[in-house]
Amino acid sequence: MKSEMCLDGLWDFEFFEHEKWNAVNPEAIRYPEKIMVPGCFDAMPGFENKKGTGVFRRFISCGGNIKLDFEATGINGTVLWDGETVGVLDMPYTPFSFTFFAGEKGLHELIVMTDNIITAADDSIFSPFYDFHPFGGIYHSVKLRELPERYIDHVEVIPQDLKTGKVLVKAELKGMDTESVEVCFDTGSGTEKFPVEQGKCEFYCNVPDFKIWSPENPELHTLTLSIPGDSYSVEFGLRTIECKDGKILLNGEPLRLVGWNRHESYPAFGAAVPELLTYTDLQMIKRQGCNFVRGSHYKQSDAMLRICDRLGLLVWEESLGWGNRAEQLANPAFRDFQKRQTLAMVRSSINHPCVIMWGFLNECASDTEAGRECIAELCKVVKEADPSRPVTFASCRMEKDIALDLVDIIAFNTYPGWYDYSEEETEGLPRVAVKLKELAEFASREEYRSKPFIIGEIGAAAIIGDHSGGPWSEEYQADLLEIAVRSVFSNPRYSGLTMWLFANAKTYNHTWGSVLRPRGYNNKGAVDEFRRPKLSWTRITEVLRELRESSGK
Ligand code: ADA
Repeated sequence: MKSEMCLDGLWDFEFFEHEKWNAVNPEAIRYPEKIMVPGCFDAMPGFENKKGTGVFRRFISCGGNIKLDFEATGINGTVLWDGETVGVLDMPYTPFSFTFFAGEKGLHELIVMTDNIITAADDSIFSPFYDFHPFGGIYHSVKLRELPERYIDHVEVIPQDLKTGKVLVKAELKGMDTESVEVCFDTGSGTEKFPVEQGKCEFYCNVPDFKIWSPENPELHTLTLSIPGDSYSVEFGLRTIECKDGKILLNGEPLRLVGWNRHESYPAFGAAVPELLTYTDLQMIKRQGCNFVRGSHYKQSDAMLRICDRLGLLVWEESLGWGNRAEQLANPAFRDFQKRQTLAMVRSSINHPCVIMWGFLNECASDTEAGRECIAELCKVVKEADPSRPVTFASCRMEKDIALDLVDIIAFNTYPGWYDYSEEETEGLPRVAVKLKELAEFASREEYRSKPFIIGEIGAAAIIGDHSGGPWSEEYQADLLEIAVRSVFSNPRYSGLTMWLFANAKTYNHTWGSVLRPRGYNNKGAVDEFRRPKLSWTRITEVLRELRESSGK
């Protein structure tokens, strides 16, 4: 097996304000600065909130055929190797791999250009109205692998049966016709061999001494496939997930989900949140008594999923989208982007047992024909790539939605007591329980009854330190979230909820909508952007403890 290098560390850097990546003249680049990779330039001192292109450069000693892996970058960009374009980074939060001949063994120049300039065009990947910041830069690790002549490129393990430990293994290999792969689980030795045909290998087998993965006992296994000169290991967990009679069943048992929406965002790092911060966030959520996280609103970092695999936190992973309008949903380029990035998410995260549902297109125009068509196309893409997990999208169209029949789980985002205020009413909180009851009644209609039903978002903003008791105070937020949790838990129609939001997250500060986003932040975090708890954090911790004790679990 040839070596894999991690290219994280200090790179040369230059920022070109107001220029998109394809407007930067490579001859003009002087690299007066340094930047840390992973790193977002618009979170870096001196460059905060600036719009333009960041040019990153480093030299690498290698040669032959190589594969460059970008786990996530943003927003748009390109990759140059010794001055030649080797790839386009046209989808943020999406993994890209570029395979090419790097030249003879020696020192080579790698340049990555990414910009954070976005437009409101119909085919725009990231529109200015999205309620989170379009960070520019390299969000996660960059890796380089010198490729042997024959190598294993991708492996998937899909659990089949918890009684026998049966799994389906799918592998993709490069540079070989008909040969075989050797299979080995955990620390055992490879004894079984399976044939490869036209670069693909697919087989069922039983995991020896298997253990079942669950939130209480998050047991992981490792599968290693080997061919002469190469080997490839993946981690997986043995568990099943299915929807039946209006419930979500994990390992055959109905789930009661409770947790938070979480953005990968931190003031000093932007979207390039370090693994340690990801861990402490998730550990807080787990220790609070939650079992569920919605990775809003884009593919999550592999580190996030690895941590959830180990902590036993369940994840709703969704691809990038936010409030997309009918014109966008009808646009072929936009649809193509949605399909490509959603497929990339599924392929990349498929082995993580923590992921229990796939999602996309948060709060799109699912009350229109264009919305229905786009959702149908995405369901097809996801189900073809992974028939083993349920599919959902967070709807804010409620009764007007015309796409709910297409998905396995119905999820509604709702903001009673927050966005539904009227001049006549002075009290917002009483509306919360009423709304949640109404929605459960709607979801109990004949046509929806068989599908599990969850709340994808509910919440209110609070400015830390505001104890006035009214909207925007810590007390109001805590009261509202407490009512939401109690209402969902006491109503058997609900399979659970993800509250909005774990931590305050940076968002736009350039439109009229910003009057609801003081300081350029979405302030609905139960902890602020530095993870300082607001009253709702302790309140929900107590409520969950009480509910756990009263249910005897
Ligand atoms: C929507 C959206 C979230 C956030 C939230 C809010 O439901 O899905 O991303 O913007 O509203 O804070 O208003």
